[in-house]
Amino acid sequence: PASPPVAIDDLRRDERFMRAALALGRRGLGNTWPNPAVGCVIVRREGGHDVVVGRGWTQPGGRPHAETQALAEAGPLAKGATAYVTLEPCSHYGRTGPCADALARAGVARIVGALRDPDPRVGGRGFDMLVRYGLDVTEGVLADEAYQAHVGHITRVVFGRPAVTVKIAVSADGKLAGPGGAPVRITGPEASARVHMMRAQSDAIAVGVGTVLADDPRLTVRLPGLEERSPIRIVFDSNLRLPPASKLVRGARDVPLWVIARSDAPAAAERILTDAGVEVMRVGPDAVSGRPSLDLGEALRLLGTRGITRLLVEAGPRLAASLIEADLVEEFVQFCSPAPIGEGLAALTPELLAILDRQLPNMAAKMAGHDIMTVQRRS
Ligand code: AOF
Ligand code: ZN
Repeated sequence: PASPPVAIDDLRRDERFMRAALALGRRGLGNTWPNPAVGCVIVRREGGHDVVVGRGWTQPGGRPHAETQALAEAGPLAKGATAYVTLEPCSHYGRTGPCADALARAGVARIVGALRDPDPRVGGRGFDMLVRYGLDVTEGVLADEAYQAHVGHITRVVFGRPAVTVKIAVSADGKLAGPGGAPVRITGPEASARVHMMRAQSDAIAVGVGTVLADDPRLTVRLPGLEERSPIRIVFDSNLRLPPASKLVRGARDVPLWVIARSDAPAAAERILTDAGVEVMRVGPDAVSGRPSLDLGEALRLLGTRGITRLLVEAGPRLAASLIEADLVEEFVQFCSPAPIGEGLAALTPELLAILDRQLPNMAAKMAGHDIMTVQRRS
C-alpha cells in the first residue's frame, strides 16, 4: 500500500525547530566552557498548530543544562511534547541528575537530537536511556550545523585541545602590517565588529608576543551590550618578553591573562608577570619545526585541561604558519581589504596557503563592509 501523503510542513518541522534550538544554543558560545553551548526547544501540537512551550540554553559556566532550563519553562506542558536538542541529552550524574531522566520524568514523548555527545560519560547512553524509557528518538537532524556549533566541545573531548580559529586581516596586496610589522589599519569597521563578535563567542583569545610588541592590543570585546563577555587572554611567549607595561598586563587583574612560555624561559621575568596578576604556564620546546619556539600542541592540550573549548588566535604570520604546519587549525578566517598598502609584512606564503586549502577545503565568503571575509573549514 502507498504510504499516506505527508505535508511539506511535516517534513520540514524537525529542521525548523532544530534551527531554533541551534540559535538558542549560540547564545551561550564563549560563556559555557568547559561545557558545550547546547540549545533546547520544547514543542507541543495543539489544535493542529505547533506551539513552543519551553526554550533553554546552557547557562554561564556550563550549568544548568539547556534541557533543565527548557523543562522549567514548559512545566506541565512538557507532557506529550517533543524536545529538540542540539546535543545528546546527558546520561551522567553531575551536580544534578541526567537530562535524559529529567526529560522522561516530565513526560516528553519524543526527542529530536542533532548529534551524539562524544563525552565518554555520555557517548550514546543518553539516547539509549531515552529509548529504554519508551520515548520516540530521532537522531541526526541538522547534524552538520550542530557539529559546527559544538566543534569546541568535540575537539576538546576527542583531541584534548580547544578548536582553533585563526583570524588574519590582509591588504589587497597580501600584507599583514607595515614595514617591520608596524601596525596599519587594514580593514573597516564592519570587519572589526565581526572580529569583536568572534571574540565574544570564544572562550579565549590568543596572540603571539610579537603582536603584543608591535600593536599593544587589549583583546577585549568592545561591542555595545557585550562588554562583559571578554574571554580569557592568552599570549604565546617562549622567552617571556611580554612587557609589564603592556595594556594586556596592566589589565590582568580585570580580565585574566595567561602567558604560555617555554620551559627554560627566565624565572625573573615570570616573577614580575606573576606579581602583576598574570598566570604563567610552561611547556616544552617545539621539537618539530626546529624554531626556537614552544610546543604549540602541548600548549593547546594544556588549555584543554584548563577547560578551554574555543580558541580564537589573532595571528601574525609566524604563529599562523606554525599552527597550520602542525595541522592544529579547525577554522581559518581572513578579512581582505580592497586597498593595497605597499611595502610591508607579507602574510602567508603560497606554499602555506596550499597546505591550508588541503586541510580546510570548505570555503565560504561574504562581504563585511568593503572587506571580503572568507571562512575555511575542514568540511
Ligand atoms: C546536556 N545539556 O546543556 C550541556 C551538556 O559537568 P556537567 O555535569 O555539567 O556535565 C558536562 C557534560 O555534559 C559535558 O561534557 C557534555 O558532555 C554535557 N553537556 N549536556 O545534556 C547541556 N551543556
Ligand atoms: Zn544534561
